Amino acid sequence: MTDVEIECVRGNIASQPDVDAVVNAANADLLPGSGVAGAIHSTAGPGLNRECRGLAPIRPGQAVITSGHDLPNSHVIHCLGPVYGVDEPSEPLLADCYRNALLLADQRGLSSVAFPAISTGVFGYPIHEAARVAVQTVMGTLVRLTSIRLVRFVLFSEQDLAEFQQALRRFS
Ligand code: AR6
Repeated sequence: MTDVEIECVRGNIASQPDVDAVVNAANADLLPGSGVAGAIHSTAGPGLNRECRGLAPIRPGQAVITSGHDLPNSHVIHCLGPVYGVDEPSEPLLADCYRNALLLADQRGLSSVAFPAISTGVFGYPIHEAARVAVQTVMGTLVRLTSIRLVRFVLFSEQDLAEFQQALRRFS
């Protein structure tokens, strides 16, 4: 895990031109939807939806990879996070998303991945807990990887950014 940078920024996951892959907080059917999935599909264009048809449905914790289509990234990694209070146990399912996404990226030889705060919007996962799970899982997975050099968390609000920055300080 030498020389892997982990950073947190405030921004839009669909506007991260300097990373190889962006992660989609998907629904089981890999349809456009709202939030992260809406932003990614509307920027990627209809080709992404067509490619997703052959990969759906996916299970909570699972990750699948497609090309980036009209996004500035070569790939999109689609993860289905747990619906908080419904898909149980939620913590290992959320951790699976981050772990499986990084393993897929590493298998493809990618060097940089940007994540949104999976499950913390429509799916209702509390941001403080989600930030801890995300940071701990990424740090624990990086030791098994060879090609990843940058992991970026892209947060939509100042408050969410502060939670991730705090988790990163606590666990690094
Ligand atoms: N860039 C970065 N973060 C964003 C963006 C964006 N463009 N838009 C929202 N967020 P969500 P989930 C934040 O709901 O909870 C969809 O309809 C948002 O503030 O996108 O995993 C899918 O189709 C929140 O903190 O994902 C699924 O049905 C976080 O990203 C369902 O929602 C995740 O919010 C998935 O729900």
